[in-house]
Amino acid sequence: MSYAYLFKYIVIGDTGVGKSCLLLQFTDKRFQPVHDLTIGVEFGARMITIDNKPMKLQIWDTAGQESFRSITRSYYRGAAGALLVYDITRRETFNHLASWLEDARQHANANMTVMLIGNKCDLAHRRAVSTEEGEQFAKEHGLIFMESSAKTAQNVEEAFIKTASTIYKKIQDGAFDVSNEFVDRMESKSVMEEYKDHQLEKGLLLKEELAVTESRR
Ligand SMILES: Nc1nc2c(ncn2[C@@H]2O[C@H](COP(=O)(O)OP(=O)(O)O)[C@@H](O)[C@H]2O)c(=O)[nH]1
Ligand SMILES: [Mg+2]
Repeated sequence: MSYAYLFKYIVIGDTGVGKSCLLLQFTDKRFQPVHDLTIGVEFGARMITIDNKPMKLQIWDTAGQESFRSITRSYYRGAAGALLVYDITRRETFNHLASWLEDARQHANANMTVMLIGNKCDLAHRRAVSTEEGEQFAKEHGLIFMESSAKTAQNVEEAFIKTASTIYKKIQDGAFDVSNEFVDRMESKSVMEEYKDHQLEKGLLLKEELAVTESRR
């Protein structure tokens, strides 16, 4: 299937906030309560349509690396969008948002669109962070904001799509040099192969890193 744009997304935030579950809900439309923590980067992909244009979202998951704070530069490189996730029932995950943003600012493209997500909104009775606080943080830092539940699927689809439409709008407004940063061409090989080739071409992904990623998949 062909697409007009391929966007790389990354998912960041503390361990246990539901990053992997959000990815699984978006790509597979299912919720798996206990996720197997493997070390290394895992990927998910899905096609969406924005403005009548087919777009491929390729989503990178930290797969547990965040617990060691050992997320590599290559994880952030070339990302057009980021979902920055906290857990509305765990205050500390909200308190750590600023440090996640600092990481992103250091390693990612300055034009990367960041969607702040207060996840687990199905657990209203255990809420420790109000919706207003989430909104306020997003406003202060120029982020888009939504509360979601990877369990009930509430706002999951919306969060990924809203992020894509914001990126698309930035492209329309000329904020990105698309040819340089993000792939815009027809799919021939598998998305992953093509993306890796693109990254290798641009010198964004070192061959050794690629080998590590491959061996873990
Ligand atoms: N109730 C509820 N539990 C969730 C939700 N999202 C994730 N979880 C649970 O939270 C735990 C951590 O989820 P996971 O996706 O592995 O978090 P990660 O470490 O950020 O990738 C798991 O036990 C999930 O079942 C949610 O939206 N609602
Ligand atoms: Mg995970």
